[in-house]
Amino acid sequence: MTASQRPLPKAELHLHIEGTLEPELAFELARRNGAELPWADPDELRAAYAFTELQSFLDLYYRLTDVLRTEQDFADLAEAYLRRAARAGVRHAEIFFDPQAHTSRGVELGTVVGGLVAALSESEQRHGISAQLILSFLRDLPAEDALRTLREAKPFLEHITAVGLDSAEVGHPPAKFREVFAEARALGLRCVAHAGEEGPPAYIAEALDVLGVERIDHGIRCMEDPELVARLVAEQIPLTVCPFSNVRLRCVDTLADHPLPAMLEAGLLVTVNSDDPSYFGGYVDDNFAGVRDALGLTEDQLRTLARNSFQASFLPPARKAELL
Ligand code: ES4
Ligand code: ZN
Repeated sequence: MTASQRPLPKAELHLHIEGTLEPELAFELARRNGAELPWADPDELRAAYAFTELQSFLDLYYRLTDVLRTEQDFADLAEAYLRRAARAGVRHAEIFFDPQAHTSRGVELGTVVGGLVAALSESEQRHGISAQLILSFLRDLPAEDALRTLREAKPFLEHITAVGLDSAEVGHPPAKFREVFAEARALGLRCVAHAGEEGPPAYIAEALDVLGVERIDHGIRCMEDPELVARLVAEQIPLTVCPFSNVRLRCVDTLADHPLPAMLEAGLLVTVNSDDPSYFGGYVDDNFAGVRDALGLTEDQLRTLARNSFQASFLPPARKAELL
């Protein structure tokens, strides 16, 4: 491999582990667990990835979690991601998981965390990737469910860095989770939230002001509100942008229309991530190549994006300095 082919070292900060389930692994786990899938084979499943917006994606994403049942399943899922991420140049990963998507099916939280931690704890040695977990609440379920999930997670807090907020955004404003995030912070957890993906710019400000988040996931709709952009720039609030996801879920028409260059131009602390790489057509290196080609980003801008990813991470300052 020549220097120019070597992927830039980077951190991935917006990655749902359930969204890394490739069709082939889904079928393997279904066979192993005797789970029924309504598709004949992996190709037929891949053909079903024709989303029109966030909800049609989420319906399939939650349907497929049914094949994940044992600790080994979660370990295999995470190991497959880490192996692929190493090839993408990922040196640090902050990984979302959705406990409620599993506990609601009768899979215990300890099974989910145990399996993920089994893979993550070997990751630095096997793949050169340090990895952390972000427990994410499903915002379209009642806040009481999120609070119960947080309390169930107390035995596992040594393995969890932060809490997040995902799933269907519109109609589920951040303020619905005020109490949950206050309790998470009191437990020593860092806080992030998806905001401004499909939802309005006001949700971004609300996530900052009401939930006290340190980072915004997606955040692309901030560009509709110049005062909000000025604030995000002044406070250097990181935005974890996912270009392929935005196109596949039709938040943006085409990659060539993506606001990423304008966001960089504005001085926002923006990063590039894959979100749900199995579903959206590529891993983080593919997203970097995609925006470079479609938007004509310069080598300098790509290096800024990679630097931003370490800067925006929850790594301790000494490790950040090593990677920057
Ligand atoms: C998600 Cl792209 C996206 N948005 C909101 N919630 C999610 N969960 C998994 N991927
Ligand atoms: Zn996401």
